[in-house]
Amino acid sequence: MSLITLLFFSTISLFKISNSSPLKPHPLPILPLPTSQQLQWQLGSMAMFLHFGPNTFTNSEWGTGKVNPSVFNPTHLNATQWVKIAKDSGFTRVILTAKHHDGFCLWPSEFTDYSVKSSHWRNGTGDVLAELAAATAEAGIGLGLYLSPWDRHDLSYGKTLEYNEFYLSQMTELLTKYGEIKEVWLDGAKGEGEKDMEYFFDTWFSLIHQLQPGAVIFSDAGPDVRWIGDEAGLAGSTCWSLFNRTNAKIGDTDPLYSQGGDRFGQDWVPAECDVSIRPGWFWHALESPKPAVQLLDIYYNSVGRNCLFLLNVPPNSSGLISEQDIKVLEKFRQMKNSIFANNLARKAVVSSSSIRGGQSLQFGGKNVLEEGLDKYWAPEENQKEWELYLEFQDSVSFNVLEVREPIQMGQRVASFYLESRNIGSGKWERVVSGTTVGNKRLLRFPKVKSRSLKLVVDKARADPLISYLGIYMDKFSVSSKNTTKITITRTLQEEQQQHDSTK
Ligand code: FUL
Repeated sequence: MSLITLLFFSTISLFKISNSSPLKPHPLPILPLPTSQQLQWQLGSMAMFLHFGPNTFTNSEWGTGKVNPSVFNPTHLNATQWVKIAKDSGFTRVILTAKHHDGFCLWPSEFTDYSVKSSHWRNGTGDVLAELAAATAEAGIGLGLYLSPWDRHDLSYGKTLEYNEFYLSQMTELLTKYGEIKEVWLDGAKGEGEKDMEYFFDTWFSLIHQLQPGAVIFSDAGPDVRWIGDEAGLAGSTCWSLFNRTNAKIGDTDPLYSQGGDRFGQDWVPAECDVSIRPGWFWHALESPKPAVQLLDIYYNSVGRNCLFLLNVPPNSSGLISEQDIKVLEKFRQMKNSIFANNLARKAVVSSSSIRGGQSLQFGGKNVLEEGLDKYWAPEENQKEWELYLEFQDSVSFNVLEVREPIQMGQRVASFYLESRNIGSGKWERVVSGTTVGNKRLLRFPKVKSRSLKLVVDKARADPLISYLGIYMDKFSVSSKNTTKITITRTLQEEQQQHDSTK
């Protein structure tokens, strides 16, 4: 082969290589964005709260701090049981009240005697936290801690400098002796007329992040995770992870602001919905757990509204989670799994009004049937319509819609609706509408039978991106008692009002 021919062929093959079509870049994320800790927290969906301490033995909720430590004597304490139940029921982390308002420490703190070491439990040598930390590490689920700022026992409480030093010393013990801590829960509660003092929150936050870089800090105002503003596990039907931290004060929040977040917020501070399985936070012999269908309802109104569901399941005075609660959790798990195991949308052929860069493999509608944040549907830029179509060979019946956004790209959707094409008239009919989506949006409605569906995003902060779409049949909420029916109706009305008011 002559030199010229050789050059000719190598130029062609070079040209061929450079001609393989490059990928279309991802759209620009829209600020604010979650940190990797916040992302991990949110993808965990559910956490179990464990309220445990002297109150468990004295039938009280807010201990005075004057109770003799000898009351604390859980004869069968078994943290492995707590963790097993949490894990089996689908919770990805547990959060223990290491110190509640009564000031009693469930670990042998070196800064006070008011702790397990002054109790008879394990002859004063026990450490609840150490046992729980070992159990969570073994099971591979996360550990979080509640260290109450309000302390009714320690004499330094009320003396600002002294108490902040004491509190941070306890915090340091917790964050350096028990392995990886995933969440620090700062409760804003404080009784009326209690001693006035200042908490040095900024110092606390910095120290916590320094000692446990993988942890998120919860409080009424973040910095990482915000309180939803009620203790019913109920998020707003519009719920942004966007928030202005400067608008919220720890211990004095506006519940409506916390429940809804802030479309124009500068900070990413998603919400956590805390609620107890029983009427009280601590275990009381005469109280019973909520029925499983109510937990399911709370799941829809927390996880299904872009939040984390933090369910308190208090160990009893023998140191175990009660059989009654275990049964409810088991039923809750079964219901949830049976609803969400079968995404009927998987049977559909998915198409869309447009595809970013025309790249169907990269950004096409089919991506919404695959789990995971990395694959999503992205429309072409500058479109007037943002629509996803689902066509089924045989009609499907369902009463739940699930929509997810790839939140690593920011929260975008402000308003959306689902339509079904009437099999007879061929007209599109509204099934349900909603406002925000975020990590996960679940909407319930009366049963629909359809062969053609259309998801329309009609308002968004930037081009909407959809990472997952699901339709399901929930036989439990609808067929269950009036309470749930009422909630569904209210939710639908709320949705419609919210939707109309954002237009
Ligand atoms: C409240 C506390 O006063 C309750 O006792 C409980 O710990 C709950 C989670 O937070 O503010």
